[in-house]
Amino acid sequence: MNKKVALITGVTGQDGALLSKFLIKKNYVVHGIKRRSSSFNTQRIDDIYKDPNFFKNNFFLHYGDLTDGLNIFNLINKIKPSEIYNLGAQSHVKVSFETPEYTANSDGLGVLRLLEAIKSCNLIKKTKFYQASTSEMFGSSPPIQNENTRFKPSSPYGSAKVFGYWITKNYRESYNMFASNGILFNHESHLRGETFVTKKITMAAANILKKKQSKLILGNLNAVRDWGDARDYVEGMWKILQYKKPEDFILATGKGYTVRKFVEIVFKKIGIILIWKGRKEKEKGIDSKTGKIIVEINPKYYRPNEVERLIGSNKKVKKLLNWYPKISLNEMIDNMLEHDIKNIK
Ligand code: NAP
Ligand code: G4F
Repeated sequence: MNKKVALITGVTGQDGALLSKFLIKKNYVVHGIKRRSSSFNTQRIDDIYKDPNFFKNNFFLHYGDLTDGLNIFNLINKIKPSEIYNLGAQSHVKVSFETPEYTANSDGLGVLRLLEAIKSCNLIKKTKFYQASTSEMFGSSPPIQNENTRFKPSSPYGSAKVFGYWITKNYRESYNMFASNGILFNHESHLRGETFVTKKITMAAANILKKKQSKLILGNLNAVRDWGDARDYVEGMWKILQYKKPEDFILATGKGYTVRKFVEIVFKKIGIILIWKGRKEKEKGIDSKTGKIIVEINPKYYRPNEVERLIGSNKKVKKLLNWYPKISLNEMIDNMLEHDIKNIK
C-alpha cells in the first residue's frame, strides 16, 4: 500500500516536531521544511532525525522559507504531498509588533504562496491543505469564542493570520481545494519555545527550585488564556484533514485561567505558595513561608495592545470529529516541569 506523504512547514517548531512524530507513528512519510540558519535549529526533531531504525526513510528535511515563493513552488512540485500542514510562522505576538512587515510576509503571504503552488503544480485534486490559524484572530472579541465569532485582531501577528485564514477559505471556495483552517487556542508542551509565558514560568520554577535563579520577571498577569496540551492538538490537526470535507474548526479546552493563576499552580508544585502584594508594575509575588520576592513585573513585557481574554468553544470539533482534550492542565504542567527540572544545566 502506498504511504501517505505529508509536508510540514515549521517542522523545527513545537507543533512541527510533535506532528512529525504523530504522523510517522501513523505510517506517513514526512517531509519537513526548515529555515536555513547559521547555527543548529533542529533540537526538537533530532531524536527522530537521528534514530535510523524507527524513522528510516520516513523523515526528510529540506531547506526552505515561506517568504520565498519559488523555493516553496519547487519543493511542492518535487514532493507532491498528499497533505500539507502549514505550521511555519513568526509565531510570537510581541515580536510581531517589532517585525510587523516580516510577520505579514511569512504568516500572511506565506499561506498564499503555498496555496498558489498547489494550484500551479496541478495538485488541487491530490493535496489537502491545513492552515495553522489562531485564537489571536479573535483579538478583542469577548469569550466564549466559537467558529462564528467576529475576528478583531489586536496585533500584526493576528492580522497576518486573518489574511491566512481568509485566503485559505477563498482558495477552498474558488478552486474546490481541500483547504481547512484549524483555529487553535494556546497549546503548550515541554517543547514550547522559551519566550512564551508558560515555558518561561515552568523553566523559572525549575531554576528557582535548583537555586539557579532567584526571581521570575513577567508582564501582564491578568490576561486569560485557554491552555491545552500540544500533543492533543496535533492529533486534532490531523483529524481536521481526515474529515469528509474541508471545514474550519476550533481546538480549545473551553477553560480559561489568568497568567497569575498559572504562576500560582506551577509554584505550588515546587512547594512555594505565593501571595500577591502591590498593584500594577509594583505588584510582587511573595513566598508566603520565607517572605522572599519570587515574581516581579517589568513593563517591557507588556504589549502595545493586549488580547485580554481567550476561551474557546470546542462544541463543533467534539461533535463532528470526536476530538476533545485528553490531557489536563495539571498533567501538562507536570510534564513541562518534570522536563525542565531534568534539563537544568
Ligand atoms: P513555533 O514553535 O514558533 O514554530 C514556528 C516554526 O515556523 C519554526 O519551525 C520556525 O523556524 C518556522 N518559521 C518561522 N518563520 C518561517 C519562515 N519564514 N519560513 C519557514 N518557516 C518559518 O510555533 P508553534 O507553537 O509550533 O506553532 C505552530 C503554528 O501554529 C504557527 O503557525 C503558530 O502561529 C500557530 N499557532 C500556535 C499556537 C500555539 O499556542 N502554539 C496556537 C495557535 C496557532 P525556526 O525554528 O527556524 O524559528
Ligand atoms: O505565551 P504568550 O506569549 O502567548 P500568546 O500571546 O497568547 O500567543 C500564543 O498563543 C496564540 C494562540 O492564542 C498563538 F497563535 C501564538 O502563536 C502564541 O503561540 O503570552 C500569553 C499571555 C499574554 O497575554 C502575555 O501578555 O501572557 C502574557 N505575559 C505576561 N508576561 C507574557 C509575559 N507573555 C510572554 N511571552 N512573556 C512574558 O513575560
